[in-house]
Amino acid sequence: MHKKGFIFDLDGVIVDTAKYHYLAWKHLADELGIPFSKEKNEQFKGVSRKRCLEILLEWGNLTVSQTQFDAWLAEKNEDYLRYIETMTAAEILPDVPRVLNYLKENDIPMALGSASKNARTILKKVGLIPYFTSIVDGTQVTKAKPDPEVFLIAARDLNVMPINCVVFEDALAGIEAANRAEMTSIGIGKKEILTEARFVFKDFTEIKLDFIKELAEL
Ligand code: B16
Ligand code: MG
Repeated sequence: MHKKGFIFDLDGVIVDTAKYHYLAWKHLADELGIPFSKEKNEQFKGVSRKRCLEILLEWGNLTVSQTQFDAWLAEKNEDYLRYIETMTAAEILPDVPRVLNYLKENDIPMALGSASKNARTILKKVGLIPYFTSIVDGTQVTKAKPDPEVFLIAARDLNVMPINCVVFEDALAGIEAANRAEMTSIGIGKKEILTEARFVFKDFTEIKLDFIKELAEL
């Protein structure tokens, strides 16, 4: 039997920080006079902060100096950090602890694989740091999802072969990254969107422990 490893994306899988990203981007977009909506925010999911700002400026047909770009990037993040400041364990998405606890009780190593540079801060706020053997975030990757880099670093840290890793992701780019790494991809969200995922669940309340047991080969 091969050792298994489980890798979790953060935003949209463990916590719903997308709503805070939305508020912070909306604030900046309003300031710049660029129309921004919840639908547009969907395109920012799983995408790095820098790339999100590039896209926003493209929508607004704005070309700016590097200094201005960096200032807006910092402004958005400061705004976002104010929202996550008050996060608690109550914001962990339903039934996520049930799955994490089951894996922990069975000594299955877990890693975080997130594009966010604030991942560690958020995990601390919601009290989930002790669950993860490895936390791979936006500060460690050079190539964004759909590149598999983030998940391959996580697999290496867990000392588990990529083919024996299971990835939970809410973004299409993340599912593609997991598939490119030859990992078992599990989509959290809509089947119509996450068409490339090996399995899709609306959220963790739909995931039975028997299914996790099978994946983990327990
Ligand atoms: P930050 P994930 C991603 O997190 C978010 O989905 C995405 O909307 C955000 O732009 C990105 O992190 C960067 O976040 O500004 O905190 O570095 O889904 O990969 O956990
Ligand atoms: Mg995500």
